[in-house]
Amino acid sequence: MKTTAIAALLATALAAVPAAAQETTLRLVSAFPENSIYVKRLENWIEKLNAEGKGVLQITFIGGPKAIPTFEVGKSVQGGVVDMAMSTGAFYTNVFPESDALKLTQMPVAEQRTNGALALVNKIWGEKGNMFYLARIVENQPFHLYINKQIATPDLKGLKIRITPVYRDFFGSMGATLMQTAPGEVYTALERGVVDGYGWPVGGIFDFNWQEKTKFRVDPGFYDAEVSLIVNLKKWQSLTAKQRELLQRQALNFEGRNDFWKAYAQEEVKRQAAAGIQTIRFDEATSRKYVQQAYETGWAGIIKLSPQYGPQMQKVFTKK
Ligand code: 173
Repeated sequence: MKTTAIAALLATALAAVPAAAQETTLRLVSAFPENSIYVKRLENWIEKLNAEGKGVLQITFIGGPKAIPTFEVGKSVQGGVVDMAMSTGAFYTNVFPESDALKLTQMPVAEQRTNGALALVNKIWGEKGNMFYLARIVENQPFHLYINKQIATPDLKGLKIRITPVYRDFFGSMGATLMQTAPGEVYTALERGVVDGYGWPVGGIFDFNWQEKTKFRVDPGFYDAEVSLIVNLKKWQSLTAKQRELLQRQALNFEGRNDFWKAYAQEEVKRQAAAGIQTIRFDEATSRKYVQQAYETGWAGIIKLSPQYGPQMQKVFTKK
């Protein structure tokens, strides 16, 4: 055989090998229960990604908290037990405390990508969590206090409230007795009267039937619920440029959906009213103070836990 023919044969053989080896599969878990809207949207996204990612990258959805408990998901991503997760920072403060600060962002995620906020997030997530912060897939979802006792002022003394780290400093500052649970345990806690109320975003309570055990929603809402896709950093770095490009492009497409979340928030408020959930509203000055106190106590908590990064995050997360 001529050298050129051999070279040509070799070239095709070599091209064939990497092509086959180029497809990789990432294992993903959800820190939220499988019946939540976040997981439903996630599953649709994975289906689309897998259709478009044939030969490049696939994602296998392992499951929700039955596979890995809510508050252990972050550690599993950090250690590489799984490659990816859908979670919220409040669920992995046991990896690094800055994770809970994402609730305090005051601009759309699109703007966080250009104003340096997400650059800082990725620096911290990489350094302290061995994580790549891929995309924020929920926004425009303020948190609320849901409660079963009528209150006239933001005074929660004598009331037991279910929390995650999201609400700890704020609800604590109003005198509440705090009880931390994963979302999967809220229904039982309400049913048994172990708690008088709970924190949750404006949308999603029907996914878990909490409307059956909820009398009031307190307005206004505060902060902005953050749900994100995180990837084990070593795994992210081990992907080929093509795989990374596919995953990042699909994730950014999933990310920019603030109109969906805005409309969903409005629908959920209506649906709550139709289900008999009453609204508790404070007067204007009290409402303003309530939201202000939420941010002040929230930031004080973050800065106390992270004197290094807290102030830097506050600077880029706060609306000018
Ligand atoms: O479980 C929670 O109340 C919580 O912290 C959270 C965070 C983001 C979205 C939904 C719930």
